[in-house]
Amino acid sequence: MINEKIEKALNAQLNKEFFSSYLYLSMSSYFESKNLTGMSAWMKIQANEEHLHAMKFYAYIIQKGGRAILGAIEAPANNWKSALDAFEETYTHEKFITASIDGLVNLSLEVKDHATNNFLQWFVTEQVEEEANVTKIIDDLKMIGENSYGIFMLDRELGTRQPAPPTPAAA
Ligand code: OFO
Repeated sequence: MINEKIEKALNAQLNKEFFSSYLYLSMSSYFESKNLTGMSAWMKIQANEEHLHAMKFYAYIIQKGGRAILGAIEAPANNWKSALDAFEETYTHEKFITASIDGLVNLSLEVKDHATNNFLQWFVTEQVEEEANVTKIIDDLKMIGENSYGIFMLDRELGTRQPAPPTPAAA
């Protein structure tokens, strides 16, 4: 049986992960409209990964005997001032997600739910990687500034991103 508070909090996280996917797909569409096809592809992979994150929560809630509740997904922004602006929003959003995962970990400790604590550790690690990846891109974009050749090269590089191999928990 799943703890009621945990079930509610996991469902809230499920919604946030779907929103993340929606936000990054919106950024993918924005980059496509700017002819930055590499950044668009990078964001599409990110959106797919967020969908997998949501499905991990969905599967876990059910596995624990709870009920996965699908609420309304907030509409994301659809326009940004620049590539840097979009990636800075990505970083801000990922920090928000990290804080949210940390809150869930704290709750799992508070109610002594060790299985959920263990489940969440994958996300703790994942957030470190996601924040680091986006920080690197922001640093590159700041260094490049308005240099169109630099943007062109970074766009090419980001277009080489490959989807992460599936993990068992995402099945
Ligand atoms: Fe962007 O990460 Fe999900 O959790």
